[in-house]
Amino acid sequence: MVGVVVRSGREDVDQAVKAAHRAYELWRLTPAPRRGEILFKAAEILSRNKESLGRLETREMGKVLSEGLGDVQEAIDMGYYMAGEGRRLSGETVPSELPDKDMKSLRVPVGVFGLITPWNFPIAIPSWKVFPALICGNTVVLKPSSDTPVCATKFVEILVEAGLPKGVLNLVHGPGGEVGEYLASHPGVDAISFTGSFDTGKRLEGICGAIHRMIVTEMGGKNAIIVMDDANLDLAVEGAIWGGFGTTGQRCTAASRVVVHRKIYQKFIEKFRKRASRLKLGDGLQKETDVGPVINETQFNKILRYVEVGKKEGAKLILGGKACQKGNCAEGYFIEPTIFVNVTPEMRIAQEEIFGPVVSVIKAENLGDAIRIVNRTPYGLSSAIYTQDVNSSAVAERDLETGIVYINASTIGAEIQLPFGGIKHSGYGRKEAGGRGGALDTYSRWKVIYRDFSGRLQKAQIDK
Ligand code: UN1
Repeated sequence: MVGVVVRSGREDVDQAVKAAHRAYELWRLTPAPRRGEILFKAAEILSRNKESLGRLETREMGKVLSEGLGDVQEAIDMGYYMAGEGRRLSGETVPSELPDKDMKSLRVPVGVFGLITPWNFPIAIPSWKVFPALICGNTVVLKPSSDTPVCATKFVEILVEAGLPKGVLNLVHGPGGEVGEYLASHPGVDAISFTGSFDTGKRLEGICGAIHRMIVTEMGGKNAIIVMDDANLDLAVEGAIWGGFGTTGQRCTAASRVVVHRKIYQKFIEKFRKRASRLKLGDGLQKETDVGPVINETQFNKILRYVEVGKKEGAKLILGGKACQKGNCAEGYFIEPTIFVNVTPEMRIAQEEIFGPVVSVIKAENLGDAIRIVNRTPYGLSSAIYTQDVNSSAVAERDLETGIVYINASTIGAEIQLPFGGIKHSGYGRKEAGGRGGALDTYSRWKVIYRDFSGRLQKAQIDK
């Protein structure tokens, strides 16, 4: 057993929101550098506990230990980064058109933020939201996925240990349909930030839209890697393996499609299949394991249903496609790395997010054709191109309709110091993580101040 948490009810959400309100005045007026010191301490505690938190992630969520440690590292980085923002949080001062008048923009908190987070990055994603929300002066009610409540609880405990005042960060547990939706519609909440599936995000957008509540959503992806005929093929295969089967394909950035130039299509498929067939499934705590289980029975069944859909649609299954029964695997929700070839762009397996270890390989005539195929899905989160040609990479960079584009690297592994997020069904609203236009723009509002110290009525150009 990994741990036990309470199952929160509506009264718990009420209390959490109330506590967040009570703490808001104190926290809003705490100088941002001081808020940053607490975040810095939290990053230090996370760092000290990295090993045990990484192991906890593997035990609770299933990802292999190296990835669990990476997940914690992302939270550590985010903590230090946002702690530093406490000494910046900069706005602008610009000259007024009138004498004896000045003007500036300030970042101010939004209020009480409801944060709803998924299970696939059980510490990193809460950290992407909690740290920037807190540094900007918001108070928070966090509702983590009910599949990974223990990781989130540890994360919150660390922030409390770092010195966060009571009520600033509140935690509720429970299923999204009950607790998450109640939180999103709660009258005491000012804004919602959500990461998860498109269906849930869309439902929450509907709830928030109807009551004029700001919501930021990060949802699914149907990300693709383009492999051009001049690509370094071994590198492209490694990228497709890492993007397709890393985290057992359970990333919103996962490379679930590989679009390959016809000239190297066969060669790529052979190498990709051979490499994927060597991946070792099993317990993520064991060093030799490459791929862990999928999160739960519902996902397990959904992924296997998609395999059937792919077969019926006429795609050719060349690897996997079934539950792994070998050794200890029979005891868990393990699915073999699965590759479909001869996939056409409109097939459901090439359009819908599967969120498992299933990759569709699609043939393209040329660069233009490949880009059109990549763009022709409802999603727009991440994409990649493998090519040695600087011109092809420039065209891909310009024309791929995704929030993130990788050149000669896989679709996963975004760093926290630039904005993270997608377009179309991948996200509606502003961005996460760092950089200009990233998390600070999500978790703060601009307030603009004009000050006239002339002592007389002055009118701006437009009013004269
Ligand atoms: C997600 O899967 O929801 O870029 C986020 C990446 C990670 C984040 C993924 N840093 O793959």
